[in-house]
Amino acid sequence: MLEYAKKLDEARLHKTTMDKITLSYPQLTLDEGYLIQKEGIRLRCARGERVIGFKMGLTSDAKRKQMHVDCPIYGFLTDKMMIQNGEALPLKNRIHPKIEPEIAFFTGKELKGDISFEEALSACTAVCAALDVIDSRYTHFQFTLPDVVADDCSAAFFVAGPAKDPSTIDLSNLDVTLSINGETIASGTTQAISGHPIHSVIQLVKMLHAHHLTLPANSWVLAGSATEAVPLGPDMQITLSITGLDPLHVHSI
Ligand code: OOG
Ligand code: MG
Repeated sequence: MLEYAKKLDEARLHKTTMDKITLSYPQLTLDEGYLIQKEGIRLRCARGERVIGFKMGLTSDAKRKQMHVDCPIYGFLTDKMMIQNGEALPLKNRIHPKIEPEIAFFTGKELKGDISFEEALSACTAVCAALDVIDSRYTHFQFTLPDVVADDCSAAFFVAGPAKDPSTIDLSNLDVTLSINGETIASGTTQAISGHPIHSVIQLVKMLHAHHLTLPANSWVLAGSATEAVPLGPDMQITLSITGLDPLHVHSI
């Protein structure tokens, strides 16, 4: 079963797609999906990548409907996946990339187990507008829940905007506007992310605990998309504006 991690790794490296695992191994469970995900991260860390955080996925109804899957999941983020605000987003080695407007948190202390809303919020030293760039390694971007977990929740890159102190902003209902070349292409509110984006941190810590893991201090956490994902191509000027937070800009090449 773990050999699927190698196949996914090769697809990620060589810009090829593969059949979803459940075509050849229909009994794949969610736990096995996470084992394959972990093995894939081990392969990447063996090549020098470093885990710097996690992404939550499928935390909004918009995304669950778009992808026909029904419950939140998590994946890993590594240093190699981070693109700085204002920089170029290189699509050369991507298969069928899409972007998602998100919120990111940065943690100041280790979190584990069941934590309260206040504990989660006060543990975060920064919050910002963020983009999740996803790029499924599966043909036609189609999968079941265990498949997408095995594929590190389609993660490719992420971008974090200018940071703010989370204690200074009410994050529960901020307007989210994603625009490409000056045109709005997706809009929603942060309420779409599990009612409040900090719930993604609480949920992530709980899910990590079930896998005998904790959320380390100084981790990035992507809260999940507030809207459907939008296809991405080269030469796009991308701006994400979230009321109360500073805007984020990148351009694809
Ligand atoms: C799975 C990843 C979903 C989100 O923010 O909901 C995700 C996918 O749609 O490929 O990143
Ligand atoms: Mg996402």
